Amino acid sequence: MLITAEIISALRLMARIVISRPIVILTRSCYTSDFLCSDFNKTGTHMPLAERVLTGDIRAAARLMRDIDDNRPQAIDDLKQIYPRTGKAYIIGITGPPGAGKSTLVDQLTAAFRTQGKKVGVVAIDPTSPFTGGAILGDRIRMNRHATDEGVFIRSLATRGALGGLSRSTADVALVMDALGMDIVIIETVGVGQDEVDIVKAAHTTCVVMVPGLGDDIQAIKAGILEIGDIFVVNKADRDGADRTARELSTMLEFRAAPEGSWNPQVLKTEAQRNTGIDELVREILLHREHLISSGSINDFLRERNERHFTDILRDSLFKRALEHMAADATLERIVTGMCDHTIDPYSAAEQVLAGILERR
Ligand SMILES: Nc1nc2c(ncn2[C@@H]2O[C@H](COP(=O)(O)OP(=O)(O)O)[C@@H](O)[C@H]2O)c(=O)[nH]1
Ligand SMILES: [Mg+2]
Repeated sequence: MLITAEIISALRLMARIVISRPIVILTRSCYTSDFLCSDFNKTGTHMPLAERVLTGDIRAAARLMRDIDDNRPQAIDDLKQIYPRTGKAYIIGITGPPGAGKSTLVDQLTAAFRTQGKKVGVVAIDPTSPFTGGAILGDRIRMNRHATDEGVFIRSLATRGALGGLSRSTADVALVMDALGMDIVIIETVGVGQDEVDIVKAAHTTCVVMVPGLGDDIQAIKAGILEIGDIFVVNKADRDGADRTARELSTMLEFRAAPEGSWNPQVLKTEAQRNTGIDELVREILLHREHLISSGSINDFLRERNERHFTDILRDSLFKRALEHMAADATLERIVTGMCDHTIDPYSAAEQVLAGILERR
Protein backbone atom coordinates (compact mmCIF):
# COMPACT_ATOMS: atom_id res chain seq x y z
CA MET A 1 0.00 0.00 0.00
CA LEU A 2 2.80 2.33 0.99
CA ILE A 3 4.63 1.69 -2.27
CA THR A 4 1.45 2.36 -4.29
CA ALA A 5 0.92 5.69 -2.49
CA GLU A 6 4.51 6.70 -3.15
CA ILE A 7 4.23 5.74 -6.82
CA ILE A 8 1.00 7.74 -7.15
CA SER A 9 2.54 10.81 -5.57
CA ALA A 10 5.63 10.44 -7.77
CA LEU A 11 3.40 10.17 -10.85
CA ARG A 12 1.47 13.26 -9.72
CA LEU A 13 4.72 15.17 -9.30
CA MET A 14 5.93 14.13 -12.75
CA ALA A 15 2.61 15.11 -14.28
CA ARG A 16 2.88 18.52 -12.62
CA ILE A 17 6.39 19.01 -13.96
CA VAL A 18 5.33 17.99 -17.47
CA ILE A 19 2.32 20.30 -17.35
CA SER A 20 4.15 23.23 -15.82
CA ARG A 21 7.17 23.14 -18.11
CA PRO A 22 5.62 24.72 -21.18
CA ILE A 23 4.04 27.37 -18.96
CA VAL A 24 7.40 28.26 -17.48
CA ILE A 25 8.96 28.49 -20.92
CA LEU A 26 6.10 30.64 -22.20
CA THR A 27 6.36 33.03 -19.27
CA ARG A 28 10.09 33.35 -19.81
CA SER A 29 9.65 34.01 -23.47
CA CYS A 30 7.39 36.96 -22.67
CA TYR A 31 10.20 38.74 -20.87
CA THR A 32 13.48 37.41 -22.15
CA SER A 33 11.98 36.61 -25.54
CA ASP A 34 14.46 34.64 -27.53
CA PHE A 35 12.63 35.70 -30.63
CA LEU A 36 14.04 39.14 -29.86
CA CYS A 37 17.43 37.74 -30.78
CA SER A 38 16.51 37.61 -34.43
CA ASP A 39 18.78 39.86 -36.48
CA PHE A 40 16.13 40.32 -39.09
CA ASN A 41 13.85 43.31 -39.21
CA LYS A 42 10.17 43.32 -40.10
CA THR A 43 10.88 43.11 -43.82
CA GLY A 44 13.18 40.14 -43.30
CA THR A 45 16.37 41.94 -44.36
CA HIS A 46 19.53 41.80 -42.30
CA MET A 47 20.37 45.05 -40.54
CA PRO A 48 22.84 45.80 -37.73
CA LEU A 49 21.22 46.05 -34.31
CA ALA A 50 22.15 49.71 -33.73
CA GLU A 51 20.59 50.72 -37.05
CA ARG A 52 17.44 48.82 -36.22
CA VAL A 53 17.19 50.68 -32.91
CA LEU A 54 17.57 53.96 -34.79
CA THR A 55 14.67 53.04 -37.08
CA GLY A 56 12.47 52.67 -33.97
CA ASP A 57 12.53 48.86 -33.79
CA ILE A 58 11.34 48.05 -30.27
CA ARG A 59 12.55 44.44 -30.36
CA ALA A 60 16.03 45.56 -31.35
CA ALA A 61 16.04 48.03 -28.44
CA ALA A 62 14.99 45.30 -26.00
CA ARG A 63 17.77 43.10 -27.34
CA LEU A 64 20.38 45.86 -26.99
CA MET A 65 19.26 46.57 -23.41
CA ARG A 66 19.67 42.90 -22.60
CA ASP A 67 23.15 42.93 -24.12
CA ILE A 68 23.96 45.93 -21.90
CA ASP A 69 22.66 44.01 -18.86
CA ASP A 70 24.76 40.98 -19.77
CA ASN A 71 27.87 43.15 -20.26
CA ARG A 72 28.33 41.88 -23.81
CA PRO A 73 31.20 43.65 -25.59
CA GLN A 74 29.01 43.99 -28.70
CA ALA A 75 26.70 46.29 -26.72
CA ILE A 76 29.50 48.87 -26.48
CA ASP A 77 29.89 48.86 -30.28
CA ASP A 78 26.15 49.37 -30.67
CA LEU A 79 26.16 52.21 -28.12
CA LYS A 80 29.02 53.87 -30.04
CA GLN A 81 26.90 53.79 -33.17
CA ILE A 82 23.72 55.15 -31.63
CA TYR A 83 25.39 57.87 -29.52
CA PRO A 84 25.70 60.53 -32.26
CA ARG A 85 21.97 60.27 -32.92
CA THR A 86 20.88 60.74 -29.30
CA GLY A 87 20.33 63.82 -27.14
CA LYS A 88 16.75 64.45 -28.22
CA ALA A 89 14.83 62.84 -25.36
CA TYR A 90 13.79 64.85 -22.31
CA ILE A 91 14.63 62.93 -19.15
CA ILE A 92 12.46 63.15 -16.05
CA GLY A 93 13.60 61.61 -12.76
CA ILE A 94 11.05 60.49 -10.18
CA THR A 95 12.45 59.68 -6.77
CA GLY A 96 11.19 59.30 -3.21
CA PRO A 97 10.63 56.72 -0.49
CA PRO A 98 9.19 53.26 -1.25
CA GLY A 99 5.39 53.22 -1.36
CA ALA A 100 5.08 56.98 -1.99
CA GLY A 101 3.19 56.25 -5.20
CA LYS A 102 6.02 56.85 -7.66
CA SER A 103 5.06 54.03 -10.04
CA THR A 104 1.41 55.11 -9.97
CA LEU A 105 2.54 58.66 -10.73
CA VAL A 106 4.81 57.49 -13.56
CA ASP A 107 1.88 55.58 -15.02
CA GLN A 108 -0.31 58.71 -14.96
CA LEU A 109 2.45 60.92 -16.34
CA THR A 110 2.97 58.41 -19.14
CA ALA A 111 -0.74 58.58 -20.00
CA ALA A 112 -0.66 62.40 -19.88
CA PHE A 113 2.34 62.65 -22.22
CA ARG A 114 0.76 60.08 -24.55
CA THR A 115 -2.32 62.28 -24.95
CA GLN A 116 0.10 65.00 -26.11
CA GLY A 117 1.36 62.54 -28.74
CA LYS A 118 4.75 62.09 -27.04
CA LYS A 119 6.47 58.73 -27.02
CA VAL A 120 7.46 57.70 -23.50
CA GLY A 121 10.21 55.43 -22.23
CA VAL A 122 10.22 54.34 -18.59
CA VAL A 123 13.21 53.00 -16.66
CA ALA A 124 12.14 51.62 -13.28
CA ILE A 125 14.88 50.92 -10.78
CA ASP A 126 14.13 49.22 -7.52
CA PRO A 127 16.90 48.56 -5.03
CA THR A 128 14.42 47.00 -2.61
CA SER A 129 14.14 43.95 -4.81
CA PRO A 130 17.65 42.54 -5.13
CA PHE A 131 16.55 39.34 -6.81
CA THR A 132 13.56 38.94 -9.05
CA GLY A 133 11.71 41.36 -6.78
CA GLY A 134 7.96 41.55 -6.37
CA ALA A 135 8.10 45.30 -6.66
CA ILE A 136 9.52 45.15 -10.16
CA LEU A 137 6.78 42.78 -11.20
CA GLY A 138 4.36 45.15 -9.45
CA ASP A 139 5.62 48.02 -11.60
CA ARG A 140 5.01 45.95 -14.70
CA ILE A 141 1.48 45.18 -13.64
CA ARG A 142 0.82 48.77 -12.63
CA MET A 143 2.01 49.97 -16.02
CA ASN A 144 0.12 47.21 -17.80
CA ARG A 145 -2.40 49.45 -19.53
CA HIS A 146 0.48 50.76 -21.67
CA ALA A 147 1.70 47.28 -22.55
CA THR A 148 0.13 47.23 -26.00
CA ASP A 149 0.99 50.85 -26.78
CA GLU A 150 3.91 51.00 -29.24
CA GLY A 151 4.58 54.55 -28.06
CA VAL A 152 5.51 53.35 -24.57
CA PHE A 153 8.60 51.34 -23.69
CA ILE A 154 9.02 50.13 -20.11
CA ARG A 155 12.18 48.62 -18.74
CA SER A 156 12.88 47.48 -15.17
CA LEU A 157 16.44 47.42 -13.92
CA ALA A 158 17.36 45.52 -10.80
CA THR A 159 20.24 46.88 -8.80
CA ARG A 160 21.58 43.40 -8.20
CA GLY A 161 25.17 42.99 -9.22
CA ALA A 162 25.37 46.54 -10.44
CA LEU A 163 27.61 47.63 -7.54
CA GLY A 164 28.03 51.30 -8.24
CA GLY A 165 27.56 50.81 -11.96
CA LEU A 166 23.85 51.41 -11.76
CA SER A 167 23.96 55.05 -12.78
CA ARG A 168 25.94 53.99 -15.82
CA SER A 169 23.58 51.20 -16.89
CA THR A 170 20.64 53.56 -16.36
CA ALA A 171 22.33 56.16 -18.56
CA ASP A 172 22.99 53.53 -21.24
CA VAL A 173 19.40 52.27 -21.18
CA ALA A 174 18.13 55.86 -21.36
CA LEU A 175 20.38 56.38 -24.41
CA VAL A 176 18.81 53.38 -26.15
CA MET A 177 15.33 54.79 -25.46
CA ASP A 178 16.47 58.14 -26.83
CA ALA A 179 17.83 56.46 -29.97
CA LEU A 180 14.57 54.56 -30.31
CA GLY A 181 12.78 57.89 -30.66
CA MET A 182 11.23 58.25 -27.21
CA ASP A 183 10.48 61.95 -26.65
CA ILE A 184 10.29 61.56 -22.88
CA VAL A 185 12.26 59.13 -20.71
CA ILE A 186 11.04 58.77 -17.13
CA ILE A 187 13.44 57.22 -14.61
CA GLU A 188 11.84 55.98 -11.40
CA THR A 189 14.12 55.24 -8.47
CA VAL A 190 13.81 54.92 -4.72
CA GLY A 191 15.61 57.85 -3.12
CA VAL A 192 17.72 56.02 -0.61
CA GLY A 193 21.39 56.52 -1.28
CA GLN A 194 24.11 58.20 -3.28
CA ASP A 195 23.62 55.80 -6.16
CA GLU A 196 20.02 56.88 -6.56
CA VAL A 197 20.93 60.54 -6.23
CA ASP A 198 23.47 60.02 -9.04
CA ILE A 199 20.82 58.40 -11.19
CA VAL A 200 18.37 61.26 -10.97
CA LYS A 201 21.15 63.77 -11.54
CA ALA A 202 21.07 62.49 -15.13
CA ALA A 203 17.50 63.77 -15.46
CA HIS A 204 16.73 67.20 -16.89
CA THR A 205 13.91 67.56 -14.37
CA THR A 206 13.84 65.71 -11.06
CA CYS A 207 10.63 65.28 -9.11
CA VAL A 208 10.92 64.26 -5.45
CA VAL A 209 7.79 62.45 -4.27
CA MET A 210 6.74 62.62 -0.62
CA VAL A 211 3.64 61.54 1.26
CA PRO A 212 1.63 63.28 4.01
CA GLY A 213 2.21 62.44 7.63
CA LEU A 214 5.94 62.55 7.64
CA GLY A 215 5.55 65.01 10.51
CA ASP A 216 8.77 65.64 12.36
CA ASP A 217 10.43 63.00 10.24
CA ILE A 218 10.51 65.49 7.43
CA GLN A 219 13.54 67.00 9.14
CA ALA A 220 15.27 63.70 8.65
CA ILE A 221 14.90 63.79 4.89
CA LYS A 222 18.35 63.75 3.47
CA ALA A 223 19.53 67.19 2.49
CA GLY A 224 20.79 65.60 -0.73
CA ILE A 225 17.26 64.78 -1.79
CA LEU A 226 16.18 68.38 -1.14
CA GLU A 227 19.08 69.63 -3.23
CA ILE A 228 18.28 67.49 -6.27
CA GLY A 229 14.54 68.22 -6.46
CA ASP A 230 13.36 70.60 -9.19
CA ILE A 231 9.77 69.85 -8.27
CA PHE A 232 8.41 68.44 -5.02
CA VAL A 233 5.28 66.34 -5.07
CA VAL A 234 3.18 65.51 -2.03
CA ASN A 235 1.34 62.47 -3.35
CA LYS A 236 -1.59 60.75 -1.56
CA ALA A 237 -3.06 64.20 -1.03
CA ASP A 238 -6.30 62.42 -0.16
CA ARG A 239 -4.72 61.59 3.18
CA ASP A 240 -4.70 63.78 6.27
CA GLY A 241 -1.81 66.14 6.70
CA ALA A 242 -1.09 66.76 3.00
CA ASP A 243 -1.32 70.54 3.39
CA ARG A 244 0.93 70.49 6.42
CA THR A 245 3.58 68.38 4.69
CA ALA A 246 3.43 70.65 1.64
CA ARG A 247 3.80 73.76 3.86
CA GLU A 248 6.74 72.25 5.75
CA LEU A 249 8.46 71.34 2.53
CA SER A 250 7.92 74.84 1.13
CA THR A 251 9.39 76.35 4.30
CA MET A 252 12.43 74.12 4.11
CA LEU A 253 12.93 75.07 0.47
CA GLU A 254 12.69 78.78 1.25
CA PHE A 255 15.63 78.45 3.64
CA ARG A 256 17.89 77.21 0.90
CA ALA A 257 20.42 79.69 -0.37
CA ALA A 258 19.64 79.86 -4.06
CA PRO A 259 21.52 82.12 -6.48
CA GLU A 260 19.60 84.98 -8.12
CA GLY A 261 17.63 83.91 -11.18
CA SER A 262 17.85 80.22 -10.39
CA TRP A 263 14.86 77.88 -10.58
CA ASN A 264 12.51 78.12 -7.62
CA PRO A 265 11.20 74.59 -6.85
CA GLN A 266 7.48 74.40 -6.15
CA VAL A 267 5.59 71.93 -3.99
CA LEU A 268 2.61 70.32 -5.74
CA LYS A 269 -0.06 68.02 -4.36
CA THR A 270 -1.22 64.97 -6.32
CA GLU A 271 -3.49 61.97 -5.96
CA ALA A 272 -1.80 59.67 -8.43
CA GLN A 273 -4.35 56.94 -7.87
CA ARG A 274 -7.21 59.22 -8.95
CA ASN A 275 -5.23 61.12 -11.57
CA THR A 276 -5.60 64.38 -9.67
CA GLY A 277 -2.95 67.06 -10.02
CA ILE A 278 -1.18 65.29 -12.87
CA ASP A 279 -1.85 68.00 -15.49
CA GLU A 280 -0.42 70.59 -13.06
CA LEU A 281 2.66 68.40 -12.59
CA VAL A 282 3.13 68.07 -16.35
CA ARG A 283 2.80 71.84 -16.67
CA GLU A 284 5.43 72.40 -13.96
CA ILE A 285 7.82 69.94 -15.64
CA LEU A 286 7.45 71.83 -18.92
CA LEU A 287 7.98 75.15 -17.09
CA HIS A 288 11.20 73.80 -15.63
CA ARG A 289 12.28 72.68 -19.09
CA GLU A 290 11.62 76.20 -20.43
CA HIS A 291 13.62 77.67 -17.56
CA LEU A 292 16.58 75.36 -18.28
CA ILE A 293 16.62 76.49 -21.89
CA SER A 294 15.87 80.21 -21.48
CA SER A 295 18.34 80.69 -18.61
CA GLY A 296 21.04 78.75 -20.44
CA SER A 297 21.56 76.54 -17.40
CA ILE A 298 20.91 73.53 -19.62
CA ASN A 299 24.47 73.92 -20.92
CA ASP A 300 26.01 73.62 -17.43
CA PHE A 301 23.67 70.72 -16.70
CA LEU A 302 24.71 68.86 -19.85
CA ARG A 303 28.42 69.47 -19.26
CA GLU A 304 28.15 68.11 -15.71
CA ARG A 305 26.08 65.12 -16.80
CA ASN A 306 28.40 64.25 -19.67
CA GLU A 307 31.47 64.54 -17.47
CA ARG A 308 29.90 62.13 -14.98
CA HIS A 309 28.88 59.72 -17.72
CA PHE A 310 32.37 59.72 -19.20
CA THR A 311 34.19 59.34 -15.88
CA ASP A 312 31.81 56.46 -14.97
CA ILE A 313 32.75 54.70 -18.20
CA LEU A 314 36.45 55.42 -17.72
CA ARG A 315 36.35 54.10 -14.14
CA ASP A 316 34.56 50.94 -15.29
CA SER A 317 37.00 50.34 -18.15
CA LEU A 318 40.07 50.87 -15.99
CA PHE A 319 38.72 48.58 -13.29
CA LYS A 320 37.83 45.89 -15.83
CA ARG A 321 41.30 46.18 -17.39
CA ALA A 322 42.92 45.93 -13.95
CA LEU A 323 40.93 42.81 -13.06
CA GLU A 324 41.91 41.16 -16.36
CA HIS A 325 45.53 42.14 -15.82
CA MET A 326 45.56 40.67 -12.31
CA ALA A 327 43.72 37.49 -13.32
CA ALA A 328 46.50 36.60 -15.75
CA ASP A 329 48.97 35.62 -13.00
CA ALA A 330 46.92 35.41 -9.78
CA THR A 331 48.15 38.88 -8.76
CA LEU A 332 45.07 39.55 -6.64
CA GLU A 333 45.69 36.47 -4.46
CA ARG A 334 49.34 37.44 -4.07
CA ILE A 335 48.44 41.01 -3.03
CA VAL A 336 45.81 39.83 -0.54
CA THR A 337 48.22 37.27 0.97
CA GLY A 338 50.89 39.97 1.23
CA MET A 339 48.44 42.32 2.93
CA CYS A 340 47.48 39.61 5.42
CA ASP A 341 51.09 39.23 6.57
CA HIS A 342 51.74 42.96 6.06
CA THR A 343 54.56 42.46 3.56
CA ILE A 344 52.60 44.26 0.85
CA ASP A 345 50.75 47.55 1.33
CA PRO A 346 47.60 48.09 -0.79
CA TYR A 347 48.68 51.56 -1.93
CA SER A 348 51.88 50.43 -3.63
CA ALA A 349 50.11 47.33 -4.97
CA ALA A 350 47.42 49.48 -6.64
CA GLU A 351 50.10 51.76 -8.14
CA GLN A 352 51.96 48.75 -9.51
CA VAL A 353 48.85 47.21 -11.05
CA LEU A 354 48.01 50.56 -12.68
CA ALA A 355 51.57 50.95 -13.98
CA GLY A 356 51.36 47.40 -15.38
CA ILE A 357 48.21 48.26 -17.36
CA LEU A 358 49.68 51.47 -18.72
CA GLU A 359 52.90 49.74 -19.78
CA ARG A 360 50.92 47.24 -21.80
CA ARG A 361 49.42 49.92 -24.02
N1 LIG B 1 -4.35 56.78 -0.99
C1 LIG B 1 -3.59 56.86 -2.05
N2 LIG B 1 -2.86 55.79 -2.43
C2 LIG B 1 -2.07 55.90 -3.51
C3 LIG B 1 -1.98 57.09 -4.27
N3 LIG B 1 -1.11 56.89 -5.27
C4 LIG B 1 -0.65 55.62 -5.15
N4 LIG B 1 -1.25 55.02 -4.10
C5 LIG B 1 -1.06 53.63 -3.64
O1 LIG B 1 0.17 53.53 -2.93
C6 LIG B 1 0.71 52.23 -3.09
C7 LIG B 1 2.15 52.32 -3.53
O2 LIG B 1 2.19 52.86 -4.84
P1 LIG B 1 3.42 52.68 -5.81
O3 LIG B 1 3.09 53.49 -7.04
O4 LIG B 1 3.77 51.25 -6.00
O5 LIG B 1 4.58 53.36 -4.96
P2 LIG B 1 6.17 53.36 -5.22
O6 LIG B 1 6.76 52.31 -4.36
O7 LIG B 1 6.58 54.73 -4.76
O8 LIG B 1 6.39 53.14 -6.67
C8 LIG B 1 -0.17 51.50 -4.09
O9 LIG B 1 -1.04 50.68 -3.39
C9 LIG B 1 -0.91 52.64 -4.76
O10 LIG B 1 -2.17 52.24 -5.25
C10 LIG B 1 -2.79 58.21 -3.87
O11 LIG B 1 -2.79 59.28 -4.46
N5 LIG B 1 -3.55 58.03 -2.74
MG1 LIG C 1 7.68 51.75 -7.73
